[in-house]
Amino acid sequence: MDQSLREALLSRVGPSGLLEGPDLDRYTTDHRRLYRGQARFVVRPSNTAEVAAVVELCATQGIAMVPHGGNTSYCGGATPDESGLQVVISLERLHRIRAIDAVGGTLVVEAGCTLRAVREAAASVGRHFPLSLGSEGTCQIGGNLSTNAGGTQVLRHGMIRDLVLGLEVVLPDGRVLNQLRQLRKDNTGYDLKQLFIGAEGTLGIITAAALRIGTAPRDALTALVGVESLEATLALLGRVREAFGDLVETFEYMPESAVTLALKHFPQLKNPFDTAHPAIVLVEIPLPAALSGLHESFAHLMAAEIEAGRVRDAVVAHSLSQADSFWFLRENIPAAQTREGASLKHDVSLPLDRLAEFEQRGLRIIADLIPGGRSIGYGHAGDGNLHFNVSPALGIEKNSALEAAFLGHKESLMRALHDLVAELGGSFSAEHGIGRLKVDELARYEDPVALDLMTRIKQVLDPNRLMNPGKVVLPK
Ligand code: 2HG
Ligand code: ZN
Repeated sequence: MDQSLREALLSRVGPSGLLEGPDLDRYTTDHRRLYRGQARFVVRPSNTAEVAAVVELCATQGIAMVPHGGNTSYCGGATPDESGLQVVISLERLHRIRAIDAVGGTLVVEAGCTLRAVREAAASVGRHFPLSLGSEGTCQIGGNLSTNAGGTQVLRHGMIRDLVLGLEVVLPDGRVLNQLRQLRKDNTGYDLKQLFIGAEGTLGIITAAALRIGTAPRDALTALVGVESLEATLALLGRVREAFGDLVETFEYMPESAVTLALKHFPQLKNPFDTAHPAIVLVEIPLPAALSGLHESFAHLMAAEIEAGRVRDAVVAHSLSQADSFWFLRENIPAAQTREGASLKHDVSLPLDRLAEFEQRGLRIIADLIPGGRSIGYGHAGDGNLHFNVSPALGIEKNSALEAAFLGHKESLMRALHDLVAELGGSFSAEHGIGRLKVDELARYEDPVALDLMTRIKQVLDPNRLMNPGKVVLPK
């Protein structure tokens, strides 16, 4: 049976489009190593027609499919299950830039382009694609779209959903939905493309997208600001936005615990401050060429804040390489936490006026449930999203019994924190999606009417449940 499927797949994608054998780990194990699945085949189509042909074949034969991008999901969204029956469809060979219109500000790209390639394509015509993720060299735009990626510039530009003009999608039956319009205005019925953004490949496979690209910044202010607390961080956000309005693009919160971890695991990093601060905020305000005086205004604001005792200290980057080193500190916190050992992650968002309360109550929950557990709760404070992660007590070794005991608190900690998030009107998955990891959480916390609609939409588009089954919503 595998032999005839193999031949049928080969006839659709050719020999370089089919992978089999034991070395398929990077397609079958997720980035966090939470799941080790197995694939019947890994197929690598090279264009939309080949994707459609493979999907149609699988659909007619009742074979489950798992769309796969750069394998950077935090929730196992692109990993096949353990049955060995699913076919992984990798988009990595769809990596063409199909069109760029610098004047109209649009870019048409295929799903397998890395985020970096997309940003470089925009830059090649003096434009800018404002999605910034630490994984930009690996993650692919199809996966970014399928998970509605967020990142560090959401404050000014929104999630990727806000940057999309059109999509091309292969539906679960193999038909191609062509909504690849490059229009700013298009009120022709339901906005179908939105269904596929954030659906994590459960409703179809995104093969190409028309994206909005903006003006490339000519200058940017990048600064680190030492503050007393998350509360002080949010108060500062208010004043920085009062002064600079919607130009503020990045406002990242790094408590001392996260900074310490990054400095420990990346010794090339230098602490830019002479003393430790309870928290450091990374602020970035890019400017179009026409404006000037940004650095002076920011320096004035900081002087006044320090004088008033609301900010402890601030350093402004005076060169691109210094700005890069500020970013390096922020972007390596996740890697530092991985190097430190096991971790329990919570990707939460709250209304801004409840964020500090969440942090305070969340820290108490961690202290009560995990003696010695180290909270590494940092993130995109400007848009209300914290990565409220926890590392084990200092001294607990990797793969030890104590580490296993720490991981054993996963469910109870998650329940307490997610209940708190729900109480405060937040989301238990701000930007990392649902994947396989949070299917039960969605079923537990989502409004039943919304859940019912999601299940029905899934039923209409994928009645045989072959498209990324087991992810996001389960059948009733
Ligand atoms: C980030 O903001 C990523 O750096 C990763 O979303 C967060 O590791 C994490 O929890
Ligand atoms: Zn993040």
